[in-house]
Amino acid sequence: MSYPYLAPDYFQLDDLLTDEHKIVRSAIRDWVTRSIIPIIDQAAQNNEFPVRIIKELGELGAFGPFIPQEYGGAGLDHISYGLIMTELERGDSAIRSTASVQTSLVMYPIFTFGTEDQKRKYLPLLASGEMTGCFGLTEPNHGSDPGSMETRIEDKGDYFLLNGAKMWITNSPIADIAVVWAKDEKGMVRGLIAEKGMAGFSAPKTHNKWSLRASETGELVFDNVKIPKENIFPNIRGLKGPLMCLNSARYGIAWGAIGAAMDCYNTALQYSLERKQFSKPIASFQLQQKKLAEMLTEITKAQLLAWRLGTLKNANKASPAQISMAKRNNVKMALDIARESRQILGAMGITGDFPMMRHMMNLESVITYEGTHDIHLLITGNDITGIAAFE
Ligand code: TGC
Ligand code: FAD
Repeated sequence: MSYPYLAPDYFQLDDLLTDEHKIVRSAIRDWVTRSIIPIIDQAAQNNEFPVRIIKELGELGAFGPFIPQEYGGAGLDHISYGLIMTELERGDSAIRSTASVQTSLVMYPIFTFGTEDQKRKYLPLLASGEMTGCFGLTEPNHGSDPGSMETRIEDKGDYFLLNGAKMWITNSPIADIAVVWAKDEKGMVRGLIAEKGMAGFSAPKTHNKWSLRASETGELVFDNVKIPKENIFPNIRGLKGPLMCLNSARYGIAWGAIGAAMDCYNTALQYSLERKQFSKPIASFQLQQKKLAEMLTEITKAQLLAWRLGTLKNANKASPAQISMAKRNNVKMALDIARESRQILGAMGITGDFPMMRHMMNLESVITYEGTHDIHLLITGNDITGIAAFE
């Protein structure tokens, strides 16, 4: 069951939003209430990605909201992008993942590093949801350390020959294109666009996940795939290419995780006011109030962090380390709230009638992907000491 959604705004952050922000947020919130909340538990239980949402997200403008309109985007600011992510993740992290990957990991690199022809060819179709993309950085032997990747391209004159494998790739089984990162003969990381249907390119699905069950995850396998030269990004070399994409996606996750936390808090608050034990609503007991008060405090701090990060991003001043801190803090905050709020519901909290277990399981992926909790801590450590402790 789901309660009416009373999104917490304890420090009146709405006063800082423009009318445009509120219109964008309200459109996504209504769609999530109408199209996601009624189906998402069953989709997750069945381990099925609701494919229809891709077209619907395209129609809503949730793909590439900050990409200029001439390429099919909505030309909005980064606070709008953040608010969209919050609303989508209130529905499920899988829904936000789809929009994150399409926007930050596929459209962003094509827009930032691509040729004019690549932009015109792919961006409008990706924005409308007529085309789906995925992002291949992680490999079976290299997750936190993508700089050691083994996937290779070889210049063959008319084309590049691509060999290697990527793993844990969101949307790979259903994607039409993949933005892939591989090293050239000089060991330099390059980015390219691989298209489904190219000989030697396959994308098997990953099974048996307990997390993000309403999301498609798979591999990317390249066996002597001929990549036309026009599919290479000419304007970027080195690991900073994929890491710049991750900055954008991690920024979105810092906002998105707040949506999952708010859904859990909202459910726990309303349940605790209704549920009686010892002839009183459980909300009247101090121990339950402590949980609720601390949850709201943490949500409020995360909202303030995200909002300030958004203003820095709009001014092109958000540093990668600031983004790491916000992603790390807000995802952990959401995971803790999913666990605490689940306890407020007692046994009912473990059922699919309420969203906590689903959010909790999803957030175990969110705290791992886009850089693990530990890696983001080390990024902060590096930033404040000037010493990289990765190796
Ligand atoms: P390092 O030597 O530090 O840096 C290499 C070059 O990159 C530059 N750089 C960055 N540039 C832009 N943004 C950033 N955040 C950057 N971080 C570093 C750096 O300045 C350097 O540039 P240059 O010009 O000197 O070459 O690199 P390292 O090999 O020591 O690794 C550093 C580390 C560990 C922080 C990094 O590799 C890392 O972030 N690892 C985590 C990997 C990760 O996040 N993978 C995510 C895969 S995609 C995903 O999970 C999608 S989930 C999607 C969904 O469903 O929502
Ligand atoms: P590892 O790197 O093996 O890390 C294992 C543990 O060791 C972690 O706890 C880590 O914090 C710790 N560790 C590693 N290095 C250090 C260190 N130097 N110091 C201290 N501790 C360390 N990737 C993509 O490219 N595209 C996608 O679309 C994508 N989607 C994903 C979807 C899902 C559902 C999941 C679960 C993952 C996805 N990923 C994707 C992969 C994700 O980015 C990686 O799982 C993540 O970067 C961690 O890599 P790993 O799993 O190989 O863990």
